[in-house]
Amino acid sequence: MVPNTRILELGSFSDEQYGTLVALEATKEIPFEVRRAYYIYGVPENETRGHHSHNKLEQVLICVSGSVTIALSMPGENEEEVLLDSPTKGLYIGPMVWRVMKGFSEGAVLLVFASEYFDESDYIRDKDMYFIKAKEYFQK
Ligand code: T46
Repeated sequence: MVPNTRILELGSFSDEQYGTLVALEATKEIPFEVRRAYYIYGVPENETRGHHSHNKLEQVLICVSGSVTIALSMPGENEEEVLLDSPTKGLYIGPMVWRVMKGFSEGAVLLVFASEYFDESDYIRDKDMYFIKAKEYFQK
């Protein structure tokens, strides 16, 4: 996996008759204190979102309905695509990882837990600036 990313296999309580429940607790299944949650839906299949990195933010992405592909990249690493196609599969993304969300299926809902309140100054939206900052960050 691209550094600062990993797949989280989320446990579930399944019942043939009543369906499935997934429970997530901060600092347990979600590996940080959760300060914010948001969700993305209604994205046309040919549209992409993201195209940025974060300086400090940690997040867990879960596609709770449908599927979406997350393309992850950073300097010196091959781009990696992670298909989120199950409500029991999470993707942890730490600081300094460039991400693009693409290939949203019809009805896809992407739920995200974040370690910090919204702060636009934590975003790196310019790819050239990202490469400069990421090289410094990973050399430490
Ligand atoms: C990320 C990927 C996975 C807020 O006001 N509060 C929020 O908590 C968020 C997440 C966004 N916004 C505003 C900022 C923009 O005006 O919502 C608008 C759309 O945000 P953005 O274009 O950054 O959305 P995405 O889908 O490109 O990226 C989002 C998150 O912003 C980002 O942190 O990692 O999902």
